[in-house]
Amino acid sequence: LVPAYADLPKLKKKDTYKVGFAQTESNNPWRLAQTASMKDEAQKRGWQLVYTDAAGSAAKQVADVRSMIAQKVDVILLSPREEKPLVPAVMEAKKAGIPLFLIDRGVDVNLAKGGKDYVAFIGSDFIKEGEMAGEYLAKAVNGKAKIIELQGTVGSSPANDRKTGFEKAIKAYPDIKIIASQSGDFARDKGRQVFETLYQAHPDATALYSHNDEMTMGAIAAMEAAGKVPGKDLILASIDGTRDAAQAVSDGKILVLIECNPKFGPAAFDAIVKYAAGEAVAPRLVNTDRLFNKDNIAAYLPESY
Ligand code: GYE
Repeated sequence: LVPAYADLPKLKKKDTYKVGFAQTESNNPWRLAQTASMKDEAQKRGWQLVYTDAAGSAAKQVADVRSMIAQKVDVILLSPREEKPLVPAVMEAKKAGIPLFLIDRGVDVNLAKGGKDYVAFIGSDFIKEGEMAGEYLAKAVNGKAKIIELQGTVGSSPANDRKTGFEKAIKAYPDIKIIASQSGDFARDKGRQVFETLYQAHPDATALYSHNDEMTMGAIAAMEAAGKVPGKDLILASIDGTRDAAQAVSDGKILVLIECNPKFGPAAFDAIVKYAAGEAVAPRLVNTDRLFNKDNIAAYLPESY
Protein backbone atom coordinates (compact mmCIF):
# COMPACT_ATOMS: atom_id res chain seq x y z
CA LEU A 1 0.00 0.00 0.00
CA VAL A 2 2.61 2.52 1.06
CA PRO A 3 4.51 2.94 -2.24
CA ALA A 4 1.36 4.15 -4.00
CA TYR A 5 1.33 7.11 -1.62
CA ALA A 6 4.38 8.50 -3.36
CA ASP A 7 2.09 10.27 -5.82
CA LEU A 8 -0.39 11.62 -3.31
CA PRO A 9 -0.39 14.90 -1.39
CA LYS A 10 0.64 14.47 2.24
CA LEU A 11 -1.44 15.56 5.21
CA LYS A 12 0.29 17.14 8.20
CA LYS A 13 -0.58 15.80 11.63
CA LYS A 14 -2.64 18.48 13.40
CA ASP A 15 -5.05 18.72 16.32
CA THR A 16 -7.90 19.93 14.14
CA TYR A 17 -8.50 20.04 10.42
CA LYS A 18 -10.44 22.18 8.00
CA VAL A 19 -12.39 19.60 6.00
CA GLY A 20 -14.32 20.31 2.81
CA PHE A 21 -17.39 18.16 2.19
CA ALA A 22 -18.77 18.52 -1.35
CA GLN A 23 -22.29 17.09 -1.28
CA THR A 24 -24.07 16.32 -4.55
CA GLU A 25 -27.68 17.24 -3.66
CA SER A 26 -29.96 17.46 -0.64
CA ASN A 27 -33.33 16.42 -2.02
CA ASN A 28 -33.66 13.12 -0.20
CA PRO A 29 -33.38 11.60 3.29
CA TRP A 30 -30.30 9.56 2.34
CA ARG A 31 -28.38 12.76 1.49
CA LEU A 32 -29.65 14.56 4.59
CA ALA A 33 -28.53 11.65 6.80
CA GLN A 34 -25.12 11.70 5.13
CA THR A 35 -24.67 15.44 5.65
CA ALA A 36 -25.84 15.21 9.28
CA SER A 37 -23.32 12.44 9.92
CA MET A 38 -20.45 14.61 8.56
CA LYS A 39 -21.57 17.67 10.53
CA ASP A 40 -21.97 15.67 13.77
CA GLU A 41 -18.55 14.12 13.42
CA ALA A 42 -16.87 17.48 12.72
CA GLN A 43 -18.56 19.01 15.75
CA LYS A 44 -17.66 16.06 17.96
CA ARG A 45 -13.98 16.43 17.06
CA GLY A 46 -13.95 20.23 17.00
CA TRP A 47 -12.91 20.33 13.33
CA GLN A 48 -14.09 22.93 10.87
CA LEU A 49 -16.38 21.68 8.09
CA VAL A 50 -16.67 23.61 4.83
CA TYR A 51 -19.93 22.29 3.39
CA THR A 52 -21.20 22.77 -0.16
CA ASP A 53 -24.33 21.44 -1.89
CA ALA A 54 -24.11 21.06 -5.67
CA ALA A 55 -27.92 20.93 -5.89
CA GLY A 56 -27.84 18.15 -8.46
CA SER A 57 -25.37 19.80 -10.84
CA ALA A 58 -22.02 18.18 -11.66
CA ALA A 59 -20.77 21.54 -13.01
CA LYS A 60 -21.58 23.27 -9.72
CA GLN A 61 -19.89 20.48 -7.83
CA VAL A 62 -16.67 21.00 -9.82
CA ALA A 63 -16.88 24.72 -8.95
CA ASP A 64 -17.51 23.83 -5.28
CA VAL A 65 -14.33 21.74 -5.14
CA ARG A 66 -12.40 24.55 -6.83
CA SER A 67 -13.59 26.98 -4.18
CA MET A 68 -12.46 24.55 -1.45
CA ILE A 69 -9.04 24.43 -3.09
CA ALA A 70 -8.96 28.26 -3.17
CA GLN A 71 -9.90 28.35 0.53
CA LYS A 72 -7.00 25.98 1.23
CA VAL A 73 -8.92 23.33 3.13
CA ASP A 74 -6.67 20.59 4.58
CA VAL A 75 -8.58 17.71 3.01
CA ILE A 76 -11.57 17.22 0.70
CA LEU A 77 -14.41 14.69 1.02
CA LEU A 78 -16.22 14.45 -2.31
CA SER A 79 -19.47 12.61 -3.12
CA PRO A 80 -19.17 12.82 -6.92
CA ARG A 81 -22.54 13.16 -8.63
CA GLU A 82 -21.36 11.48 -11.85
CA GLU A 83 -18.41 9.25 -12.72
CA LYS A 84 -16.77 11.30 -15.49
CA PRO A 85 -17.47 15.04 -14.94
CA LEU A 86 -15.90 15.09 -11.47
CA VAL A 87 -12.55 13.65 -12.58
CA PRO A 88 -11.03 17.13 -13.26
CA ALA A 89 -11.95 18.22 -9.71
CA VAL A 90 -10.15 15.16 -8.30
CA MET A 91 -7.06 15.94 -10.38
CA GLU A 92 -7.05 19.63 -9.44
CA ALA A 93 -7.13 18.82 -5.73
CA LYS A 94 -4.16 16.48 -6.18
CA LYS A 95 -2.26 19.16 -8.12
CA ALA A 96 -3.02 21.70 -5.38
CA GLY A 97 -1.54 19.32 -2.78
CA ILE A 98 -4.85 18.58 -1.04
CA PRO A 99 -5.61 14.94 -0.22
CA LEU A 100 -9.09 13.90 -1.36
CA PHE A 101 -11.35 11.01 -0.38
CA LEU A 102 -14.30 9.88 -2.50
CA ILE A 103 -17.31 9.34 -0.31
CA ASP A 104 -20.14 6.97 -1.32
CA ARG A 105 -19.90 7.41 -5.12
CA GLY A 106 -16.92 6.71 -7.35
CA VAL A 107 -15.34 8.31 -10.41
CA ASP A 108 -14.34 6.54 -13.64
CA VAL A 109 -11.69 3.95 -12.67
CA ASN A 110 -9.90 4.41 -15.99
CA LEU A 111 -9.43 8.13 -15.42
CA ALA A 112 -8.55 8.37 -11.71
CA LYS A 113 -7.30 5.78 -9.23
CA GLY A 114 -7.49 5.31 -5.46
CA GLY A 115 -4.05 5.36 -3.83
CA LYS A 116 -2.71 7.40 -6.74
CA ASP A 117 -5.00 10.27 -7.75
CA TYR A 118 -7.13 10.31 -4.60
CA VAL A 119 -6.48 8.65 -1.28
CA ALA A 120 -9.40 6.24 -1.10
CA PHE A 121 -13.00 5.47 -1.96
CA ILE A 122 -15.18 4.87 1.09
CA GLY A 123 -18.57 3.39 0.30
CA SER A 124 -20.71 0.42 -0.65
CA ASP A 125 -20.20 -2.27 -3.25
CA PHE A 126 -23.03 -1.26 -5.59
CA ILE A 127 -22.60 -4.28 -7.86
CA LYS A 128 -23.11 -6.52 -4.86
CA GLU A 129 -26.18 -4.52 -3.79
CA GLY A 130 -27.74 -5.09 -7.22
CA GLU A 131 -26.86 -8.78 -7.08
CA MET A 132 -28.39 -9.20 -3.63
CA ALA A 133 -31.61 -7.53 -4.80
CA GLY A 134 -31.72 -9.60 -8.00
CA GLU A 135 -31.05 -12.94 -6.34
CA TYR A 136 -33.65 -12.41 -3.64
CA LEU A 137 -36.29 -11.21 -6.07
CA ALA A 138 -35.63 -14.04 -8.55
CA LYS A 139 -36.10 -16.70 -5.86
CA ALA A 140 -39.20 -15.04 -4.42
CA VAL A 141 -40.97 -14.99 -7.80
CA ASN A 142 -39.93 -18.59 -8.59
CA GLY A 143 -37.84 -17.50 -11.55
CA LYS A 144 -40.65 -15.74 -13.40
CA ALA A 145 -41.12 -11.96 -13.64
CA LYS A 146 -41.55 -9.00 -15.96
CA ILE A 147 -39.59 -6.23 -14.34
CA ILE A 148 -39.71 -2.46 -14.61
CA GLU A 149 -36.36 -0.95 -13.57
CA LEU A 150 -36.00 2.58 -12.23
CA GLN A 151 -32.37 3.62 -12.65
CA GLY A 152 -30.56 6.22 -10.58
CA THR A 153 -28.82 9.33 -11.89
CA VAL A 154 -27.44 8.74 -15.40
CA GLY A 155 -23.65 8.44 -15.31
CA SER A 156 -23.44 7.94 -11.53
CA SER A 157 -21.52 4.95 -10.17
CA PRO A 158 -24.43 3.57 -8.10
CA ALA A 159 -26.77 3.64 -11.14
CA ASN A 160 -24.20 1.96 -13.39
CA ASP A 161 -23.19 -0.68 -10.86
CA ARG A 162 -26.62 -1.46 -9.40
CA LYS A 163 -27.81 -2.16 -12.95
CA THR A 164 -24.81 -4.38 -13.70
CA GLY A 165 -25.16 -6.38 -10.47
CA PHE A 166 -28.90 -6.95 -10.86
CA GLU A 167 -28.57 -8.04 -14.50
CA LYS A 168 -25.83 -10.46 -13.49
CA ALA A 169 -28.07 -12.03 -10.84
CA ILE A 170 -31.13 -12.52 -13.06
CA LYS A 171 -29.13 -13.84 -16.03
CA ALA A 172 -29.53 -17.39 -14.74
CA TYR A 173 -33.34 -17.10 -14.99
CA PRO A 174 -34.65 -17.25 -18.59
CA ASP A 175 -38.20 -16.29 -17.54
CA ILE A 176 -37.12 -13.14 -15.74
CA LYS A 177 -36.91 -10.13 -18.03
CA ILE A 178 -36.43 -6.41 -17.57
CA ILE A 179 -39.19 -5.16 -19.87
CA ALA A 180 -38.61 -1.42 -19.34
CA SER A 181 -35.81 0.58 -17.77
CA GLN A 182 -35.38 4.32 -17.35
CA SER A 183 -33.73 6.83 -15.01
CA GLY A 184 -35.75 8.47 -12.25
CA ASP A 185 -32.65 10.43 -11.15
CA PHE A 186 -32.77 8.95 -7.61
CA ALA A 187 -35.68 11.33 -6.86
CA ARG A 188 -39.15 10.56 -5.50
CA ASP A 189 -41.26 12.67 -7.81
CA LYS A 190 -39.28 11.75 -10.91
CA GLY A 191 -39.59 8.10 -9.88
CA ARG A 192 -43.35 8.46 -9.59
CA GLN A 193 -43.65 10.12 -13.01
CA VAL A 194 -41.34 7.68 -14.79
CA PHE A 195 -42.96 4.63 -13.20
CA GLU A 196 -46.42 5.89 -14.15
CA THR A 197 -45.40 6.27 -17.80
CA LEU A 198 -43.60 2.92 -17.97
CA TYR A 199 -46.41 1.04 -16.23
CA GLN A 200 -49.01 2.51 -18.58
CA ALA A 201 -46.94 1.24 -21.51
CA HIS A 202 -46.29 -2.13 -19.79
CA PRO A 203 -49.37 -3.07 -17.73
CA ASP A 204 -48.14 -6.71 -17.78
CA ALA A 205 -45.26 -5.85 -15.43
CA THR A 206 -45.10 -8.01 -12.32
CA ALA A 207 -42.15 -6.50 -10.46
CA LEU A 208 -40.20 -3.31 -9.82
CA TYR A 209 -36.45 -3.02 -9.28
CA SER A 210 -35.61 0.50 -8.18
CA HIS A 211 -32.08 1.79 -7.58
CA ASN A 212 -33.13 3.77 -4.48
CA ASP A 213 -35.88 4.10 -1.91
CA GLU A 214 -37.01 7.58 -2.93
CA MET A 215 -37.90 6.41 -6.45
CA THR A 216 -39.51 3.31 -4.94
CA MET A 217 -41.73 5.48 -2.74
CA GLY A 218 -42.70 7.51 -5.82
CA ALA A 219 -43.53 4.31 -7.70
CA ILE A 220 -45.62 3.02 -4.78
CA ALA A 221 -47.67 6.23 -4.94
CA ALA A 222 -48.17 5.71 -8.69
CA MET A 223 -49.21 2.06 -8.19
CA GLU A 224 -51.71 2.96 -5.52
CA ALA A 225 -53.12 5.80 -7.64
CA ALA A 226 -53.63 3.21 -10.41
CA GLY A 227 -55.55 0.97 -7.98
CA LYS A 228 -52.77 -1.60 -7.71
CA VAL A 229 -51.47 -3.19 -4.53
CA PRO A 230 -47.68 -3.01 -4.11
CA GLY A 231 -46.44 -6.32 -2.70
CA LYS A 232 -49.29 -8.22 -4.39
CA ASP A 233 -49.87 -6.96 -7.93
CA LEU A 234 -46.20 -6.03 -8.20
CA ILE A 235 -43.23 -7.38 -6.22
CA LEU A 236 -40.75 -4.66 -5.18
CA ALA A 237 -36.97 -4.62 -4.60
CA SER A 238 -35.27 -1.43 -3.42
CA ILE A 239 -31.97 -0.08 -2.09
CA ASP A 240 -30.99 2.34 0.74
CA GLY A 241 -32.90 1.95 4.01
CA THR A 242 -34.85 5.17 4.53
CA ARG A 243 -37.58 5.29 7.19
CA ASP A 244 -40.40 5.37 4.61
CA ALA A 245 -39.01 2.36 2.78
CA ALA A 246 -38.37 0.43 6.00
CA GLN A 247 -41.99 1.09 6.96
CA ALA A 248 -43.10 -0.09 3.50
CA VAL A 249 -41.20 -3.37 4.05
CA SER A 250 -42.92 -3.75 7.38
CA ASP A 251 -46.29 -3.06 5.68
CA GLY A 252 -45.59 -5.73 3.04
CA LYS A 253 -45.32 -3.27 0.14
CA ILE A 254 -41.58 -3.75 -0.48
CA LEU A 255 -40.39 -7.38 -0.53
CA VAL A 256 -36.67 -6.79 -0.17
CA LEU A 257 -34.59 -3.78 0.83
CA ILE A 258 -30.81 -3.76 0.46
CA GLU A 259 -29.02 -1.43 2.84
CA CYS A 260 -26.75 1.37 1.66
CA ASN A 261 -25.53 3.18 4.76
CA PRO A 262 -25.22 7.01 4.42
CA LYS A 263 -23.61 7.61 7.83
CA PHE A 264 -20.05 8.18 6.66
CA GLY A 265 -18.83 10.68 9.27
CA PRO A 266 -16.96 8.35 11.64
CA ALA A 267 -15.30 6.25 8.88
CA ALA A 268 -14.30 9.29 6.81
CA PHE A 269 -12.80 11.21 9.72
CA ASP A 270 -11.01 8.12 11.06
CA ALA A 271 -9.46 7.61 7.62
CA ILE A 272 -8.20 11.21 7.63
CA VAL A 273 -6.53 10.72 11.03
CA LYS A 274 -4.95 7.46 9.85
CA TYR A 275 -3.69 9.06 6.67
CA ALA A 276 -2.17 12.01 8.53
CA ALA A 277 -0.40 9.56 10.86
CA GLY A 278 1.25 7.99 7.80
CA GLU A 279 -0.57 4.71 8.26
CA ALA A 280 -1.67 2.63 5.27
CA VAL A 281 -5.19 3.41 4.07
CA ALA A 282 -6.69 0.87 1.64
CA PRO A 283 -7.71 2.51 -1.67
CA ARG A 284 -11.21 1.03 -1.29
CA LEU A 285 -12.94 0.91 2.08
CA VAL A 286 -16.14 -1.03 1.52
CA ASN A 287 -19.18 -0.97 3.81
CA THR A 288 -21.04 -4.18 4.56
CA ASP A 289 -24.68 -3.86 3.51
CA ARG A 290 -27.46 -5.87 5.12
CA LEU A 291 -30.57 -7.37 3.50
CA PHE A 292 -33.91 -6.50 5.05
CA ASN A 293 -37.24 -8.25 4.57
CA LYS A 294 -40.45 -8.60 6.57
CA ASP A 295 -38.75 -10.94 9.05
CA ASN A 296 -35.92 -8.67 10.18
CA ILE A 297 -37.11 -5.12 9.40
CA ALA A 298 -38.51 -4.39 12.89
CA ALA A 299 -35.05 -4.36 14.48
CA TYR A 300 -33.77 -1.94 11.81
CA LEU A 301 -36.68 0.55 11.90
CA PRO A 302 -35.33 2.60 14.85
CA GLU A 303 -32.01 3.05 12.98
CA SER A 304 -33.67 4.20 9.75
CA TYR A 305 -33.62 7.86 8.72
O1 GYE B 1 -28.47 5.26 -2.91
C1 GYE B 1 -29.25 7.46 -3.23
C2 GYE B 1 -28.56 8.76 -3.29
O2 GYE B 1 -24.77 7.60 -3.96
C3 GYE B 1 -25.16 5.59 -2.84
O3 GYE B 1 -27.32 8.42 -3.85
C4 GYE B 1 -25.64 6.96 -3.10
C5 GYE B 1 -27.05 7.07 -3.64
C6 GYE B 1 -28.16 6.58 -2.76
O4 GYE B 1 -29.19 9.78 -3.95
O5 GYE B 1 -30.38 7.45 -2.45
